Amino acid sequence: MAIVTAKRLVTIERHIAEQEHLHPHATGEFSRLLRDLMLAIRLIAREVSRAGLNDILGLTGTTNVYGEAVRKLDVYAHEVIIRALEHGGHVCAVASEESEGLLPFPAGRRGKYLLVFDPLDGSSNIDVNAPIGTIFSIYRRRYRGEVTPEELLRPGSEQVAAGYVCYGSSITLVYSTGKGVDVFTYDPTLGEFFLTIEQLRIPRRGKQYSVNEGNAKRWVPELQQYLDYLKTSSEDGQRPYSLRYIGTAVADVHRVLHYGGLFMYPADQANPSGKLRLLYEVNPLAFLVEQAGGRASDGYRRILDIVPETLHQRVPVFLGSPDDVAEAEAFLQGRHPWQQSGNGHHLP
Ligand code: AHM
Ligand code: MG
Repeated sequence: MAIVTAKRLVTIERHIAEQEHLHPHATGEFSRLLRDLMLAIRLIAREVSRAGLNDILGLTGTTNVYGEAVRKLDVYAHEVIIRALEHGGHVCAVASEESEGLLPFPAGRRGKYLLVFDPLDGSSNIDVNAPIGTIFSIYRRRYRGEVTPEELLRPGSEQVAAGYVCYGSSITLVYSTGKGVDVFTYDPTLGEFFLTIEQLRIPRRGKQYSVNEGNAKRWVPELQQYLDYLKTSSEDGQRPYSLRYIGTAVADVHRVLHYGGLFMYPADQANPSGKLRLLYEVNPLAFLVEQAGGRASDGYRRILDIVPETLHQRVPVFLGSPDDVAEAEAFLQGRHPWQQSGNGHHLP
């Protein structure tokens, strides 16, 4: 079983402080940044849990940089994260999926970290009380002086920490500083996140796949063959796989981290780079999946090695159990034995 429940009673604040003690040269700046971020998360969690109240549902009437309608809760989450961090002096600038460029903090309040975030992932699920999330990623500054967007055009392997919060039937925070993945669960009566799973490990292989299969006719034939393979019974009982898809990347990846299998948002004819954004969504999720012993790929390359060209670029993604993702890559590259034995010949 991959899930080992934590035995100690530890809050997120204490866990962060304990981890900092392991670094002899730590200044405490990173811990304070995380503490500020946790305050923003608590505020967002409060609003998410009251989403049906306060007349907060509905559109603001504006669109984000992708031309998509923005919901009020997205705007609130975006703003509250910035407000919680801009006076701390630990972060130099932030980049949010909800804004066009880099947002530098005022001179005099600039620290040595850069924060990248998707304030509310899966926002189309808000109105129906399905899980949504907040994704974040932290980089250390490379230079002193003026901060430019180019400073964030670096591979995801340079993240010093990444995490997400999944607002579901309970609220969980999944987080890594590059030493494994820990899971915290929120107690709303105390306003505290408690460590619930220490060093989460993803199973080597799962039995579930997660993808928007409505797009299947627009995929390359190799990917259609892979899905055909997953649905074909095998003698050892490993296949067919079950399909699970929520439509919130955070929630779909959260399930994959626990149960194994894989999550995909592939390229298709209409979206040659897929849908998800490399910096705001895919890199932090890929970092966590790798830290839990999984694999994250665009079908051909390791996600965390990709050097971004723009802040908002999209990337196809396959992430999850290492054996499942490796098998998806083999299909995409046309080298899986099942394809070569003539199966899937009926596909285009
Ligand atoms: P969002 O950040 O604007 O909410 O969009 C990203 C979401 C992901 O969470 C999810 O994986 C994907 O969009 C679902 O897309 P689709 O509806 O095409 O399946
Ligand atoms: Mg998103």
